[in-house]
Amino acid sequence: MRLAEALLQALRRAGAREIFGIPGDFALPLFDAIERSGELPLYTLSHEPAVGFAADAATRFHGGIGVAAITYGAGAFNLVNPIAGAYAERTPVVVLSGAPSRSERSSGLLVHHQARSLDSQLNVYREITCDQAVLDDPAGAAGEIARVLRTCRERSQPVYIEIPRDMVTADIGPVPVLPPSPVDVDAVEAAAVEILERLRAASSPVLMVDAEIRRYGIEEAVAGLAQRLGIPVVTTFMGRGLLAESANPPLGTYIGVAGQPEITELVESSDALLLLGVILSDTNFSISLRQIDLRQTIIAAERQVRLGFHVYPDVPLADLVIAMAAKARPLGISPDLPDPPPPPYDLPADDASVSPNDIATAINDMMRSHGSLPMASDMGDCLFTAMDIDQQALAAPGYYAGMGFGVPAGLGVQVATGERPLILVGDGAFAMTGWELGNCRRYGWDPIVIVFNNASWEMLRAFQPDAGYNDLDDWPFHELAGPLGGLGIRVRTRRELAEALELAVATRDRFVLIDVVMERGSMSDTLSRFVQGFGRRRAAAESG
Ligand SMILES: Cc1ncc(C[n+]2csc(CCOP(=O)(O)OP(=O)(O)O)c2C)c(N)n1
Ligand SMILES: [Mg+2]
Repeated sequence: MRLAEALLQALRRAGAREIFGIPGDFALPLFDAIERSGELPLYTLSHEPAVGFAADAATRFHGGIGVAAITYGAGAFNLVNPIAGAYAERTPVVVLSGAPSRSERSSGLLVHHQARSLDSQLNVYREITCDQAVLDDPAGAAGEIARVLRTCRERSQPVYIEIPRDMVTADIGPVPVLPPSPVDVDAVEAAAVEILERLRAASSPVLMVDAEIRRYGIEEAVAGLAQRLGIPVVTTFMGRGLLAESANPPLGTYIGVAGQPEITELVESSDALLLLGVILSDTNFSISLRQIDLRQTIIAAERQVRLGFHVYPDVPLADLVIAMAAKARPLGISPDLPDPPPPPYDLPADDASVSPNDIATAINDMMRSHGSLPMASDMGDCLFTAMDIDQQALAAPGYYAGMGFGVPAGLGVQVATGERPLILVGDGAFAMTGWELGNCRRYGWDPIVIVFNNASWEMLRAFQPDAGYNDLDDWPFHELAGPLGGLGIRVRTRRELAEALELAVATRDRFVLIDVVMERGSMSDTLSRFVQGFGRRRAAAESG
């Protein structure tokens, strides 16, 4: 079989559902093979960062693996940032890069798109992917593809595959289906028993969940385990949206001082905090009201279980959850569960100017009337505002925090779910990747996009109030929508916002951009508390 076809078939078998990409001359043979084989649908976008964000977000929603196909050098270096984000936030995305042919490599000339050496690109990607393969040898290619795809799934992180352009049509053997990497079943059992004992001995155990439970497709299993144990569940900031559709959605989201005090108290006073698939990041934990001693918590993530100083290596999260479920009995606690305030509803339709909190309220009202939409959010106050939106499936860079994610991520969500997504994005982030909306018409995508237009890098202003460099110009984003194939509406008041959302819901054949003009300095309550919490932590750290 030809290498490209074998690779595409192996990708599909491993869980790929689509390819996002931008071609270049080194990748043309590969793109030809993608289009001709029809193995996986190909969606081309306008700038490689968007390719990576869309592939990442689609993967978060469909739970398989993502594929980002790009050309050598200029294309691949443009893709570095989203792949770094996917690495940090544990999304399994396969980077397929075209590359110079074997004869071009040995010609002695510098090759266009080359940075320092021909392997500079590979070396950069070694840092941000968990396995790499350069398919320059027909004899070894099938085995390399199989290994790299297995690592991608098992580690749930990006991998890198480089395909010299003359190798696309090389004959290679069938790509084997590798068995899962060996797991020490006894270690899994022992870890499950020890965790359950710790929980049983505790008086206020709490389960906190994060990205990995979705990446490994065990959300339902975790929900079932929590219910069997009778243990309260919360998500991290990064994990907002997990289990949103479960029969027993989480009590809320832990954001330390920035979150609901009831949830903060529940988590920080727990004497057995079990973190399943949790990323131990500063956005998740550094704004605790009371310092959580992570050595006293139970952490199962990154194929490891840690209880204090006791570590079980090589314990896949899914195996652990299955082993725990098999042994789980009710813990027999009847915790005094908090009753966090419900999300805000019923926006007054008046002429008051719009605040970020109003946007959350208006979205809650819209979804209550018309059904929920899967969401993607950028970094910025829009993500903090999303914490007040009644729990919905959400793709957002809650840890890596890279701007530019929102719009292309929303396009990925539409591809993965076939549903119309809701995209939340700041004006600064929209200026980075918002143009990608111009690709909606070609593919029949119709997201609803809410631009938080405060003419400002407001989140930065919140940390550095006197800085002039955070001022942005007032760009009429709504006027850009028409020429890009969408409908644009600018709103300034709460009445206009509610009406625009109704119109957006009723407009089904194109994207709708609602440009929400807000005052500089107007911030969501969650972001204000987050900034204050960070300030206090910094001051405490500096005073020793
Ligand atoms: C790619 C990238 N560049 C810079 C930053 C630093 N940064 C964090 S928030 C922010 C401002 C975001 O502005 P906007 O999208 O308008 O949202 P707002 O803060 O106004 O809600 C910046 C520049 C970042 N997170 N990512
Ligand atoms: Mg802004």
